[in-house]
Amino acid sequence: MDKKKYYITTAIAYTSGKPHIGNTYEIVLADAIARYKRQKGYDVYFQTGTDEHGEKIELKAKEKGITPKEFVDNVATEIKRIWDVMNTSYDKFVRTTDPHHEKIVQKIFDKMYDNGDIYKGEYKGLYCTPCESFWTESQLVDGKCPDCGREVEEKKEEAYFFRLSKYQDKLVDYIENHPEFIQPESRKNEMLNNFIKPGLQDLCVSRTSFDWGVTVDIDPKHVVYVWLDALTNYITNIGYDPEGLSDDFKKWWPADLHVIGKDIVRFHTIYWPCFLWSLGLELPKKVFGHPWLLTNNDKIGKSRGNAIYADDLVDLFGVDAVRYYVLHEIPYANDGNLTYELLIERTNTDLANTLGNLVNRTISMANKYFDGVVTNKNVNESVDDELILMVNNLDKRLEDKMDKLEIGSAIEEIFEVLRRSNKYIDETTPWSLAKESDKKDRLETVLYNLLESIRVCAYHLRPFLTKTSDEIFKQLNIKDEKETFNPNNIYKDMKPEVLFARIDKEKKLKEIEDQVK
Ligand code: ME8
Repeated sequence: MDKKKYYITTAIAYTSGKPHIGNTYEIVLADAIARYKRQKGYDVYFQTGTDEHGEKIELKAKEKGITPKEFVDNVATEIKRIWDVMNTSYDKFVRTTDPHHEKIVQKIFDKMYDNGDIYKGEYKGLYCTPCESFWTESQLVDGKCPDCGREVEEKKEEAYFFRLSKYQDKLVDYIENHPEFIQPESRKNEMLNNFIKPGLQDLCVSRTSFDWGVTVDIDPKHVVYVWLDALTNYITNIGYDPEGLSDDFKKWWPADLHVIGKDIVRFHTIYWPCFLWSLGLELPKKVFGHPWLLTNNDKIGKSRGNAIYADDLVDLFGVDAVRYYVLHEIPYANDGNLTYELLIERTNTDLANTLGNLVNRTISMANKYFDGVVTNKNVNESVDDELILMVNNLDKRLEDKMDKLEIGSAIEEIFEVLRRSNKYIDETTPWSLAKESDKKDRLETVLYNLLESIRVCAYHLRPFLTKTSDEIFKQLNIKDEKETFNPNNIYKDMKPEVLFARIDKEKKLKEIEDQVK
């Protein structure tokens, strides 16, 4: 039987600068979902990349005295490097400066123009001539240009518009009849009530005030509006062509999930559906507007000087501790917070104690009491039942949480089993059983149950803590990756090694402080 396909994307990051831990959270989140779906047997295609056009980038390049292309080449390389440092398993890293993407964007624009959804009109606004920028009334500071403080004047400029207004009723209807389309639900209500129902105005989709963009084919003094260019990355890179749909495109589209941040839900659930309808295409099945990661309960901003970068965190704590923190700590609908103190505490409590100690203690006991060879002696007591039941239900509980995109809660389900396993050690007290010669088989059964619990948890941890999962399997010296309790395994030649060293908080904080200086 053919595997079911699953097409997942992240937003494409702006190449205006190095991505901070908040931007990086998104790729890790999408990676966890992609890996989970692969593990569930789906044929997954996971796409990410960079959004490289626009006036801001043109200006930044100028400041640096390099071409925009040189500028975005440098930043895109850095972004890709960080995605790799985070051990993310994307299938394709796309860039909007890729000539193929640019060519298809031009064709998309032409198609929308030919079918009447794009028309030429006039853009009216308040213009600052020295800055070559249009502003809205509300952006002005004391009635003057917010950038240079000079007078602005009313100005008209020829521009192309997309008939967003035409799709308003269809969009309301669609969103109301597809409650799963926008996640979380609070975002859906926000879109409907604050943006769509009050009225959609036609959208200006071309610019003439700068050059760094995709040239409008039919009118080359214009460049395509950066969001039309950026959003279409989701189709141009899987073989969409207005002149004919490729097999790849037919296989992968519609996307199963767009993972994006809460600030750009508007673009993905208003503009994007209307663009797709204009092209006669289906809409993505789901758009997940994840909450934000704050640092010290504050918005992360490059200009605020409080940006924390993923690669620095990985140097300090290791990749899986960082993955664990962001995946576990950011709830499904509310913003999450990151501080060094909390990261240290979580690593110590959950990773070093709950997980690391359990693995280490269990393997050490198996080696000590049975020379490292443990099989199931089936000397069961009622205390085993709850543990085994939990181990066997884990797959189902995880699926339930993952389907709801509640990734933090999904990981928590695994840690519940790990905590239950630690409690099981306290309840069964293997060290006392070891003292009674007639309890040898019972002791072996207890250790077997623990090893199985660890194995199943390691299997389920794989999408989240990939390296740790590999490491546990190496220590257990076992290949079987069945997701439930297996009564017939043989554990032998196991090697306990420290998975996560306990961090000395004061020392680490001092190290961080010295680094920042
Ligand atoms: O928006 N916590 O790019 P971008 C979590 N190019 N996520 C955050 C965040 C935070 N503190 N700050 C930003 C763009 N993000 C466009 C996307 S898609 C066709 C074009 C998220 O580099 C943000 O919400 O500004 C977005 O989903 C992603 O990081 C990239 O942001």
